Amino acid sequence: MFCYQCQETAKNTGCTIKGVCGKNEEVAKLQDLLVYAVKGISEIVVKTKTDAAELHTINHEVLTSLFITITNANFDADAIETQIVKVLGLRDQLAKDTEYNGNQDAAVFTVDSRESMLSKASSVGVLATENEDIRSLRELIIYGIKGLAAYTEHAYNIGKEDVSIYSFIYEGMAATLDNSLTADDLVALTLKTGEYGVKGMALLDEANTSRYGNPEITSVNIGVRKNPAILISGHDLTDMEQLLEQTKGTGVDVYTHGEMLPAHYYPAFKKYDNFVGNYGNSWWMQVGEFESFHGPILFTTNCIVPPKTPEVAGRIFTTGAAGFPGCPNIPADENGKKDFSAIIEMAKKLPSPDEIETGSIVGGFAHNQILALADKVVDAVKSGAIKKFFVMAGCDGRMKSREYYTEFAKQLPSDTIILTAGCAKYRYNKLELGDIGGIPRVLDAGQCNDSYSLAVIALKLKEVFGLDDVNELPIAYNIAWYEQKAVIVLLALLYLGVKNIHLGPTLPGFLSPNVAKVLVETFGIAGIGTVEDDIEFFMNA
Ligand code: FS2
Ligand code: SF4
Repeated sequence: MFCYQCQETAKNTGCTIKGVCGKNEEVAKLQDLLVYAVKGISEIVVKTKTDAAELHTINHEVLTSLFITITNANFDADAIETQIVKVLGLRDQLAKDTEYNGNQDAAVFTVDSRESMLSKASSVGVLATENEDIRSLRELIIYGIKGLAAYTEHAYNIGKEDVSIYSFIYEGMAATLDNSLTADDLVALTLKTGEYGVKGMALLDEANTSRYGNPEITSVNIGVRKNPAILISGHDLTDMEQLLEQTKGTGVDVYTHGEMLPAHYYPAFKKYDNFVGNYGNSWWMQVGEFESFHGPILFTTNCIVPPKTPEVAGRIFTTGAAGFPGCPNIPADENGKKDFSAIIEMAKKLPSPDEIETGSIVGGFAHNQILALADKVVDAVKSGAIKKFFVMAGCDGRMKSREYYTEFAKQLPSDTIILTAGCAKYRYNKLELGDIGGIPRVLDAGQCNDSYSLAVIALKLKEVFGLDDVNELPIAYNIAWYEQKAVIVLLALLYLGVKNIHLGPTLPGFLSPNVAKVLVETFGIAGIGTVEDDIEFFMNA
């Protein structure tokens, strides 16, 4: 196996024996083959100039397939094999319907067993591209598209689609098979991926807010009650909605974990008396937190950490693209409806959660809420009460080096504000950082996809202050990344013209030295240094 798509990749060069994430060789190879099958479909769509608007089922299966291959989303070899078979069936039907007569291997290869899949996968993975710069750019595009696919899938679940995003996914994936494209062509395509990243995040923002209302300032309880309970993790708000509807009046409470915390900020979910609070921290802390929670856990997306004990594994359920061997995956019917009764019944028989902390955290500062406070914010900037904003969005992770972000937040001068989104926030959202004239010093917009809100806020401030360039704003970007959704967020920011983003705790292992050089020279991207040096640099920039 070879995988270097996430920040925790072994030695920052690649996982080759087993994933640091827990992914084994078989799963890694099946994921490679699934990506290759998606490239095959994309090739057919592009070569036959098929309109993506006509490909309803295929569009959706392509999103799901790419989502399955995101870090920590799906560890279930059987589920991935089933998806490969499904996608190859769709690919072959598409080739027939469109009279595709090309011979690109991804569009025509066949496999008839797990063994043949694994053998085929060995020759189509990341290392199949020999030139390291071309490989680096192809993978950068693919990882961005994986993140885009995840966000587009959530929007799809709410009934919002944009055919141009599907068309771009086919264009981008097909381009990674095209040996005639130069490094410059692929750099241009990387920026185009960022352009579609903005579209995808805007679509999801529109989907979430049109269905559930605009996030608003909310104090979220982090303590527990004495009722049996279900913990829901991941990013999908339609799953959140269905779980709350189905648990209503059953005596079973619902808590969020990790990236589901921002569900509390949406007006539509506030009416449920059994929606109690957030339990624990970011994804990698689940190992201990799931033990003390006692009740069943529903994963709606990544990030799954392979459970350490059969007792915890026996309480895990997945849905959508998420999967773990031996843990039931709750399917959707043709209308997207899911039956969570097995989870609810299990919860009723289990003890209530142990309390691991008490108090509350405040969030809900997505674009609409911030714009409602715009006058106050602008006055504070004009008066000098706020010197600088720090966008510290992105992901959290296990590495000790991420303590940097807690220290960075602690040591920032008291006239600065942190704008956050994604699970990166757990490194500082429980610190007592105070407020500036009533504006909290940590403003949480929501999930990683809500980094879109931070971009909207920046563009609005640019307009209010009458600036020509978003880089003239007193905003610094110190972003933490882990998996491929952070890649699309980064590409989206680059597309919007944001410069001098610092990215940590390590620069991606999949960037070859030459590609890294382009990003440094063109966009001023840099890694992180010491907390003291970085704060000094940003405050004087
Ligand atoms: Fe955090 Fe994991 Fe949000 Fe990522 S919970 S690293 O999936 O997408 O961010
Ligand atoms: Fe390694 Fe990350 Fe790939 Fe897992 S997803 S195998 S940790 S690079």
